[in-house]
Amino acid sequence: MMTLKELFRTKSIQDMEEPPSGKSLRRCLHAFDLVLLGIGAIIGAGVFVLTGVVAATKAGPAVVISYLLAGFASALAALAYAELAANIGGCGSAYTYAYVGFGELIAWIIGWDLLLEYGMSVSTVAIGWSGYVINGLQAVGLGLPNAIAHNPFAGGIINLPAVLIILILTALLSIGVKQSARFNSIIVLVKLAVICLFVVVAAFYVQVKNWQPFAPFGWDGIVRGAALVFFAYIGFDAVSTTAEEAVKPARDLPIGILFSVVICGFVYLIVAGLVTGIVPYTELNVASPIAHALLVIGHNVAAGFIALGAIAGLTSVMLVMYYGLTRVFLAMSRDHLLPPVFSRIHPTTLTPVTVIIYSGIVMAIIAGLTPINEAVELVNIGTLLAFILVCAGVIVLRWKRPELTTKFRLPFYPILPLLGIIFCLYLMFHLPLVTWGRFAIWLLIGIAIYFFYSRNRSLLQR
Ligand code: ALA
Repeated sequence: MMTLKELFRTKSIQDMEEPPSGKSLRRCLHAFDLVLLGIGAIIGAGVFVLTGVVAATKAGPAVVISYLLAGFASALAALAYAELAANIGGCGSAYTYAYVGFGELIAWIIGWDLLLEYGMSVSTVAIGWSGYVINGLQAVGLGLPNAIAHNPFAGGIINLPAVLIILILTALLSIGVKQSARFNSIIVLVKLAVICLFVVVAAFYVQVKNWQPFAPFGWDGIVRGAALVFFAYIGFDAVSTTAEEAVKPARDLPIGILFSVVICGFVYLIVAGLVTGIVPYTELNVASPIAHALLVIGHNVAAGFIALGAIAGLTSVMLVMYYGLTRVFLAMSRDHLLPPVFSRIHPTTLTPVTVIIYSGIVMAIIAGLTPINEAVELVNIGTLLAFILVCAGVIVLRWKRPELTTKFRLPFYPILPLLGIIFCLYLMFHLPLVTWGRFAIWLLIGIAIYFFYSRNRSLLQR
């Protein structure tokens, strides 16, 4: 068994799964690729958009504490993910772990929940991406006609840029994982570079008076803010869906998951502290608060670069979330809980092309024609439930099947997974009631599909 310390030292470790065959995915991702995939999925709309809204309407400059709380809950969940990903593997992530720990019904529920998390993230982020691109085009005199810039609910016919970006990602993911990872690495470098630029420029304009009052909405505002900026951390869990494409999954998955969360947590604390330090928090309720803050202090060129970084950031979030979505579909279909067509792997590219194309079309339609950019809270509640089940999964697995948990174990057991459950529940209870209602509807639809379709066909039942 490896401890955290040994994990980062070990070079050779027995890998869990068999080499690629005609039906397997291609093993080509290393620890570094996974860290970049994690950062690719994590830094996006959360920091580039939500920081301002949360500072202005929920937490004030104490948005930094909101980020800290949400980061703490995510780090605890990340440790649990690392243990289960290293020991159980499988491309279904929390779905696969729930299968092993809790049985089929809970696994189905969590799989269904992940489809919501990943699918909704891609469509919502695509709409945000389109907003940034349309503004950027306008700024250089290339404004798009309303009809192709907005969905029918916002006075247009179709949000074409949102549709196009999803179709481009569909093509990229179909070609191959390594190509997608390379594309992701370039984007991640761009977004980290612009964040560094922001930090360097903003650091000279901080005024301590902007941090006062520090928590104008009290503790309740800070926690409600944490429940919202939690969105900014979502994505590291998608790293665990690479289990079948990682070269040394038992070592590389924990590294990818833990490093990406910790790095992004630091980035968020610094950015949130700076942005509220250079502009009064009351002025930050805008679509692109980071760029706006630079405009306020007169750095227009740097603001332009930030917008570019945001576009890059949102692209990689979509790419990795989309990737995660298809892998969860694949895992559920292999267990015959979903139709077999979703687990078909293309013989040349070794990617699940059919499910990539089908899910791409559905997400493009949603992004192009509906106003679902408000769905952040729905994504959060679904993800928090997944995190709770993953933390509980660690406890159940160590109790029922300790022989399965030999490759990597999180420290301070059972305190950390228990704390993870408590923290995630705490955040969940600070989400609006309407979000709970919508989530319940999604789960009821899922349970109905399970009882009318999946249960009769599942491999386990047979
Ligand atoms: N963490 C991702 C983002 O902030 C989902 O866009």
